[in-house]
Amino acid sequence: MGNRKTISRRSLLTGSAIAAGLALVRTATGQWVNALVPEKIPLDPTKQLGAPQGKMGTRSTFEKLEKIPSDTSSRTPLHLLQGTITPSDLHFERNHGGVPAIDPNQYRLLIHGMVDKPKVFTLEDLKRLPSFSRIAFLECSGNFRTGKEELTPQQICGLTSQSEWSGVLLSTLFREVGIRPGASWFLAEGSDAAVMTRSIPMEKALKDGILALGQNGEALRPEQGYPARLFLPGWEGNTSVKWIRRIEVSDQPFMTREETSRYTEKVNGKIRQFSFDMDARSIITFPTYPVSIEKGWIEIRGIAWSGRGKVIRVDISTDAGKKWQPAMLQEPVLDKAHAYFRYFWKWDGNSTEIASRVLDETGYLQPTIGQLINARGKDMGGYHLNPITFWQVKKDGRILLRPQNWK
Ligand SMILES: Nc1nc2c(c(=O)[nH]1)N[C@H]1C(S)=C(S)[C@@H](COP(=O)(O)O)O[C@H]1N2
Ligand SMILES: [Mo]
Repeated sequence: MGNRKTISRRSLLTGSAIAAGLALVRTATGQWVNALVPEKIPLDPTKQLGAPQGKMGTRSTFEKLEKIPSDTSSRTPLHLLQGTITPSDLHFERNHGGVPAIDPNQYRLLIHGMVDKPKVFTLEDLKRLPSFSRIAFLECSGNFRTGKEELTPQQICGLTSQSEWSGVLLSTLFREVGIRPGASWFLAEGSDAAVMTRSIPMEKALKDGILALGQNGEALRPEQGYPARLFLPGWEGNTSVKWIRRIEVSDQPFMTREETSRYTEKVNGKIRQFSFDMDARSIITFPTYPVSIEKGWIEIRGIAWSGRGKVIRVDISTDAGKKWQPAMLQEPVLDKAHAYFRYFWKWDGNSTEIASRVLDETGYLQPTIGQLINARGKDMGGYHLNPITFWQVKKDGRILLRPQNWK
């Protein structure tokens, strides 16, 4: 499948390895190594003592995993990952004013406004509070690209990633300061050059909001908000304010730039405000551009998620959306988290289209682009777009995106 080539031990022993494209050279120490690889790799690892153990593990140099950076964001290589946890160094980034450098010893979080005891917390103060962890996805509401056939899942929707987030529940934090009666919103302010601010309903904060300090077992990465960020499971990424330095409790929203001129979308000519929930979405991550397939059994794989709860079912179509069959879901399926799906398909060599669609526990079924246009109008803008992604399977085995243009 694809361009993966395997070299059997037998072919190496019979010397046909040269014909298979290997360039073997003998080193001064008598090891046969492949001169085409970046490092000198012995042909037989059992004949040489391995490298010493170090202070840090490293990714194999054969694994080329990279984000795609642009001026404002960088995208997770969804089609090159296995399972549902995004390695922290591959978590997507969306920065409005770059990644600030913050000394954890200088870090302070101020909580004030409609509270009984306004308070400044140091990082140590925060770490001493009762802690909490959960696995959840984080997705930017601008997570949609289309327009040409040569796009990978990373380019189409690489602005979603998943981590185990740990820190302090906002409900715990607010108990420390005492919320006054009537308080219903708070302002979250970041300490980056953009000083990003969002108004957050107190109800969401008390339900499952987290002040995150950790990501996949260690402190947050600087790109993810070190040393502390807001994390609101299932909500548009923009509300999860990074490098958070101030929380001001109030009885109304603050109407910041990020919820007026940005992060609002048009629905049938009207501006929709505070569209917090991320709608259910799925994407096939294999086989997709740029891989090619051969006739026979293919395991179609991918991820599905919903900001409103659990994934109930993922359907696969291998006939361009006429018929749908349920895929297998990898357990455990978690609330507001990427779920992994698999589906066996025997490709007969004819051209067709494959696609996935997700059903979440609220009964919401992932729409087609046509259904989105019908519901919102052609002028719907670029946020919260979650249409079914169709992949064209060409007779020669190439897989290409079916572009979905509507303007
Ligand atoms: N302070 C601050 N918080 C921020 C942002 C920012 O630029 N500054 N970007 C927001 C946006 S638009 C998104 S989608 C998420 C991205 O989080 P990540 O970079 O950890 O993936 O952070 C949000 N929080
Ligand atoms: Mo975003």
